[in-house]
Amino acid sequence: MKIQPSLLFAPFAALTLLVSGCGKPATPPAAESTPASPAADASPASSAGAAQTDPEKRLNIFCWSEYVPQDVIDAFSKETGIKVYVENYASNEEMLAKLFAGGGNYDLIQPSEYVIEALIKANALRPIDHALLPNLKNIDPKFLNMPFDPGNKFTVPWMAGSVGIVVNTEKITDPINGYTDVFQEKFKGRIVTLDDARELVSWGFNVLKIPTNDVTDENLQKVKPLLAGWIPLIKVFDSDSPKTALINGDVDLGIVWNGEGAILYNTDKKFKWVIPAEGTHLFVDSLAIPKGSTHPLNAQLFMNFIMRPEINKMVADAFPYLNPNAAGRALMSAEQLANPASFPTDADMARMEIFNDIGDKASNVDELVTSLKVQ
Ligand code: N2P
Repeated sequence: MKIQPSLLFAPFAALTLLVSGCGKPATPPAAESTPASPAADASPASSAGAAQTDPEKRLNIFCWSEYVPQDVIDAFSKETGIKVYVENYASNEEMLAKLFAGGGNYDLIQPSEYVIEALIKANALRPIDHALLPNLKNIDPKFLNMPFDPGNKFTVPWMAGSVGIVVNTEKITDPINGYTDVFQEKFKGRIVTLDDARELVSWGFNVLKIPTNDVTDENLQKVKPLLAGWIPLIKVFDSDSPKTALINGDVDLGIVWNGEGAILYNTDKKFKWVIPAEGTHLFVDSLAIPKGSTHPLNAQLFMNFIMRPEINKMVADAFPYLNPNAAGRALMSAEQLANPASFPTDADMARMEIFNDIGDKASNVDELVTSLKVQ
């Protein structure tokens, strides 16, 4: 991992930097919304008495790339007068490293389940106030009160999803059912995968029938030869937009996030989505407020905003992941709901597992994959 594990367990130094303002100023805006007109106080949210904002009308969001639509950010700014600054990351580990480096002054982050578990253990998240989050009622109860954040004391679900295989069926006619069908010598140079060490190791564990979360030195040694055979076959590592290599025809097979698979399926039905027979990761990505946030009310206003059905639908339209918002899902078309990459069957879901925090073994996972990539 890019973060040193010790940082994860000693967040106070980094957070002190954030709070005291000794860190660097927030990075220049990657995306700035249109500031609202002076009439913003008359917005529906504030006139309903629900909008409590911080004195400074600013919100710094640190989120996955290709996950938060610009039109959602613009709508929030227009309604509230809060200027939103967005910075992106391509992995949980990149987010953690920057969060603890202390330079970002982030108000909202978007961690996955195992990282939420780690951040809560490290006392690095600020509790949320459910009185400010009435739209939590829109979330499907299946995605609330999950083991990594009992009672949703710190997080609200953004999108869930899985990792799966995309096959360009115009180029590949062999049956592809699982990871071992993808990683064949004959497909060398025709594969894109996520650039994510924990994911790669979990695929190897799935093939060897090692439980996903049983990350020990011994099991990492067991998976090493398998990954050493797989990694040289991969042409492109891309966690931001793995669909691009498939659309461009640079590769014919991919192991990607399900939202990427859903976009490919919408683009052209030749892109078939396959849930790996050996099993896969069910992720639950959520919004959380780091302890060092200086705009926690604005952050909770944004959390509540994105759980409105019509705003959630804007997210699902742009990034068709597994939508945990039941009220938003009710607005989606039959075609959207039938996208096999977005919405797995119950049988497929039963073969998926969420990741647990693996503590300092995270750095061993990263070291293993990094060492195999450079060989
Ligand atoms: C969005 C990435 C999905 C995050 N581009 C997977 N946890």
